[in-house]
Amino acid sequence: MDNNITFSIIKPDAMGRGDSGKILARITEAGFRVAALKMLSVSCHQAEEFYAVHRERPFYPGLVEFMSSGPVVVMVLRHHNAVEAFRSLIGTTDPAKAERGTIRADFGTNVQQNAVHGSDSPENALREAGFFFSAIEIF
Ligand code: 3AN
Repeated sequence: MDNNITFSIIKPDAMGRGDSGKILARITEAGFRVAALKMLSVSCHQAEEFYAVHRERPFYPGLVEFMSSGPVVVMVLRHHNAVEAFRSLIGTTDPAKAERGTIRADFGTNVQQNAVHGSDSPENALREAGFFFSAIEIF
């Protein structure tokens, strides 16, 4: 299993505030290399499929609506132990509880609108990267 890639989304809340450039700078300054990147609108159907693992959770309908509410930036990032390193950089799910200096603490709004997504395992990183990018788009 490739432990050196992770997948991230700059979510509609951060995009709407014009914070994507600042967030990308934080990511690259932390030593991540951008292997793939694009801006797009996620359809309702794509958001449902992407977050299917949360289908039974009460927050699922709101999450799907939020993720399809505006453009996002999706990217594949390279780093040693990428999944773990990136989750440390972004902080815990709830920005109010996220460690000081993390991306979610600095750019997130609430537990749903938390500025960025980061894969939670190397397996999911590969699945999520493949959801948005073909092999020839990942460098
Ligand atoms: P993380 O993104 O930190 O791995 P997950 O996988 O538990 O968190 O949740 C996926 C996404 O679902 C979160 N990024 C957030 O946008 C949303 N979410 C998680 N928990 C809640 C909640 N209690 N209420 C609303 N939205 C939530």
